[in-house]
Amino acid sequence: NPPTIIGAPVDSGQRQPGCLMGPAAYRVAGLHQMLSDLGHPAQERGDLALPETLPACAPRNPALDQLPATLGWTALIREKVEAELGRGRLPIILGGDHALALGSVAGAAAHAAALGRPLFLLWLDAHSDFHTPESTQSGNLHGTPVAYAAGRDGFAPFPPFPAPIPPERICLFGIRSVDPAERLALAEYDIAITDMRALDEQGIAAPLRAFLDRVRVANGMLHVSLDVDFLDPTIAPAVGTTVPGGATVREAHLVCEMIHETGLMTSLDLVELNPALDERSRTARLMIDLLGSLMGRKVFDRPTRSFT
Ligand code: DIR
Ligand code: MN
Ligand code: MN
Ligand code: MN
Repeated sequence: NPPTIIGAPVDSGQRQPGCLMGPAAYRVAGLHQMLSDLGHPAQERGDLALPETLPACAPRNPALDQLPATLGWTALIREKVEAELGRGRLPIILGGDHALALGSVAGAAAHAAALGRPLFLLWLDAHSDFHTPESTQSGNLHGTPVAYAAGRDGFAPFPPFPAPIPPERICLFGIRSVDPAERLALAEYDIAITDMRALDEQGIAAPLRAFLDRVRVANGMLHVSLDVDFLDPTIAPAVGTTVPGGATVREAHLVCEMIHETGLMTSLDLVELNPALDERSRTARLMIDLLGSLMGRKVFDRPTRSFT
């Protein structure tokens, strides 16, 4: 599907200011030129904006930060993503912090449910983002979208997730930071967790191919959520929650090329870029480079893999 760009300058999901500049930084780094050069010019929808008044709400967990704003973003982004999918587009959501995925994955799930197709979720991140608004100790809602998508309890006053994604359709990839409460909850869910240890032993290709094969066999839709901190901090410093030992440039491009070759990706988030922490836009440019691989750029044309 042809891409539509949706700017989502969300920065209510964590406390380091700067993520709201993410969409602008991607455009400055040449997003549109790159997509046009690949033969996939994108429709630009501009940046979403929160309504001026937000509902007041008293969270049960007093540590929770900026719940009203994140509730507002969630509703807004969900609606836009669902609408773009309904128009036959590939929504690419430019973040903004990872709290935006509370909305984008919900929009993709609502669309998939209406079509009667299964939605799969590929989470490229250092973190598992499996907190609920009740379990989070940091109070940062960017640590919760996978739990929301999996249908965990404890999300009121968020609307119920439209069609919770069964654990076997979720793949957490590149994980190397999991909080104790997340670890406990993940043990109860049979979610594929391809942590860094697994990637060190098995490499990128085999575990990723196994997951993508399952999407294909099920004729699924695939939402990909790429957190900047999936990447190693030495190549991608512009993120508030760096964790050492991340994916290399080569590993990340391989992930993106393999996803492209399947033709399965139906929606995408680029999240957590904080341009205030960047060095001469190198992180933004790397993310745009990776988007190029996701959209089909390659060094040479190889025969398409059969993935059987
Ligand atoms: C941490 C950080 N687990 C939290 N989460 C991040 O605050 O709940 N996710 N950075 O990408
Ligand atoms: Mn994340
Ligand atoms: Mn992360
Ligand atoms: Mn292409």
